[in-house]
Amino acid sequence: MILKRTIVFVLLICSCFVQNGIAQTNTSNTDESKVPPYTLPDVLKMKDGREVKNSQEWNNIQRPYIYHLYEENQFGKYPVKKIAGKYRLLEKDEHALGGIATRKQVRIYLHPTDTSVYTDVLLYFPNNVKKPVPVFVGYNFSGNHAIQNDAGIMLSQTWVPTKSKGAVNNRATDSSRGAEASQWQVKEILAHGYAVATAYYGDLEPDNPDGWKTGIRTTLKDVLKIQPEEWSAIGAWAYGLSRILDYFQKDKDINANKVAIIGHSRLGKAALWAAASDKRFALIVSNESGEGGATLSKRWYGETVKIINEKFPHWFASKYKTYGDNTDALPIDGHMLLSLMAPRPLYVASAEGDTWSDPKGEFLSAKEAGRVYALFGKKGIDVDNMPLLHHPVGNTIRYHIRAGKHDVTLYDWQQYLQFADKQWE
Ligand code: GTR
Repeated sequence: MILKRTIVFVLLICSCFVQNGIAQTNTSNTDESKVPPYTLPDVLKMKDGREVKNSQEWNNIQRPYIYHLYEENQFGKYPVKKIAGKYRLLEKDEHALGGIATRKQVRIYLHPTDTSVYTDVLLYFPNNVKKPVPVFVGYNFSGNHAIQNDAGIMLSQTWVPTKSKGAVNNRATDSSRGAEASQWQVKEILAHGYAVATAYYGDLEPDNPDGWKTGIRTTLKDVLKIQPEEWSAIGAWAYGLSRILDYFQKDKDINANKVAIIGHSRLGKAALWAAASDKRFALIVSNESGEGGATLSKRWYGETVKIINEKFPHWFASKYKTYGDNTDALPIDGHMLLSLMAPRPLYVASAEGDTWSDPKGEFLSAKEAGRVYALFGKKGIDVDNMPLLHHPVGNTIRYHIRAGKHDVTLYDWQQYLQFADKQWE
């Protein structure tokens, strides 16, 4: 009798796990009471089972190990080969935006000889501030002309997604100008004494499953000595951000020791991978980067690994797809990606209406990364529960959730700028 009961109990437990497994992978959950238990990999547990004791062990042993796990399982190889950058100032206006800013547009050549491989960077500098200045850099979704209604910005000539505002036959038009202006609070940024720099991520690789054929995974394959399938679209976008940073080091108006990297959503995932790969990014902002970014994949809430891989097969390394049906087997999770930012200032932000990114997962992940920051004597998030809306929490790792939908708003920028002011005062 006891044996029979035990068997029934075990079977019940098993069927429950299987149900959770199936549900987790194929469907998205937005009911907190249905989140099954999950176990995060211990970010401080080393391969040999010992716990990381100090920042030296982190820097020398554990960080390279975790970084490698990310290359292998999620983003693919990151190119190690260095190419000397070549730059061309395409345009400069010292009286931009009614005289408050200097606008520069710079072409960054990514290939040593083929001048058709480039990305164009748009920069605004505050005019009333002594140079060099810190800079906020991030990609835009549909071309530099989209971040500001400024007729002086060159219209992007490359492929843009069909849904981009004003796009005709996947090309931007004049009516695309300023389409993303609310996500780029240019005047606010300049008022804090910072420059802002942006480039179109599609210059590196068009965001579609065939994008790799015309993007840098193909055009740079012989130069970087990496085959297209060895890395990913997010890898290519991340790589491009570092080439922009190379340029900053040559521009005497920029303080290249104070480069803040920002990315929203898929571009937040790219920004995190860029900052994990390149420690020169001094401050990191993840704006609703969600699944495959700041949030926790093992927590069944919002987007899942399976869904993201099916919808965007080009974003990640091929091995990531093997975890769609088994997130338990993933040796990494969002808190480990965030840990790779340590000890640099990190801001993670969510929006209440953006359940797809799992705000609570982003909070828990940011909190957990604090264990690594502690090795450096830095304080992360010192509260246990999700804060109320519009109540940022934390120290060197900061977090907020605001009302509203998946977006970048004035409120978000105000928090990031204040955070940078405080870190860099
Ligand atoms: C969604 C995707 C998210 C996020 C978002 C975006 O469709 O599922 O992971 O990246 O796109 O980039 O806007």
